[in-house]
Amino acid sequence: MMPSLIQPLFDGPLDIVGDVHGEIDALRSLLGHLGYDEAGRHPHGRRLVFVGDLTDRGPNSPAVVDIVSTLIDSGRAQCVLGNHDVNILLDHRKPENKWFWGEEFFDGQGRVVPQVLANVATQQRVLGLFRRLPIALARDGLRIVHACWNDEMIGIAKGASDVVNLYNQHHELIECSFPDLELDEIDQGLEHQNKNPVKRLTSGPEERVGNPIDAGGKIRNEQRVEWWNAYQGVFCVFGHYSIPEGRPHGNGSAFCVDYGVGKRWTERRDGKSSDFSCKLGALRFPERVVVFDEG
Ligand SMILES: [Mn+2]
Repeated sequence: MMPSLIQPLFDGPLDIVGDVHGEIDALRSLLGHLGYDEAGRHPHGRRLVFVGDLTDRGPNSPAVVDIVSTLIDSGRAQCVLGNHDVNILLDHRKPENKWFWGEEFFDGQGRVVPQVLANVATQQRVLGLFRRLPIALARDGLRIVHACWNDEMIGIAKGASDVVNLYNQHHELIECSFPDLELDEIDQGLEHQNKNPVKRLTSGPEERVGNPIDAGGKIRNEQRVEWWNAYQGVFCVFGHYSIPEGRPHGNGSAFCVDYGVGKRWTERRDGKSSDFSCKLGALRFPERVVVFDEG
């Protein structure tokens, strides 16, 4: 039988790493500050957990995939799927994942964003990793998911082993429900976002806004729901929501470990090459201390 998309989480002390987004230097530096050697060994037997979104935006997604694959193969890390990882599995092409298809990514001003582009061998390594990652990990007292923990959706994903099949199956079920529902285009989009377990767990719930919002030149009629405000379950560590400075997401039961390192490419575009404002962080568990890539 194929393994479930919800897997048991490692025992013992963990370092739970936020969204890496191709930022290989930040990852190497963070692992050093956490006390791991080149092979991912820790003197106190700690192990790593990645909350997903390993790739896109940053300069070297293939190198991040290679490091994490090696760590997983040696039993020193676990990783869950993020929405960017799922987009690659589903062949959903976005400007940010063009590197995977060997194409350059241009910013708003038509400048190339420096990224290592994939060849066929790289594509196979990336897909090889993503195809074996679960959507969530859990043990007594701790849960890991990329964007949102939702008991009903976790229950559905528990009975599935192939994320692409699970996505497609629910995509179709949701489409088939539309003739009975009389929904406009916006509500149809929200049905896909909120009722497909793959979408809900890897990119979080969304709701309709009263007045359309301008999201960087794109008009949006939906916004993210801050699900953690109402969450009271087992302690859950997640990523995805790129924490704005000084305003952590979460509460005593949920903690976001994405400190926004995926925005470094925009700072580099604006001329920065060090002293970035956004960081790569890791939550040490059970200590509940955050360590950053710059130490
Ligand atoms: Mn994400």
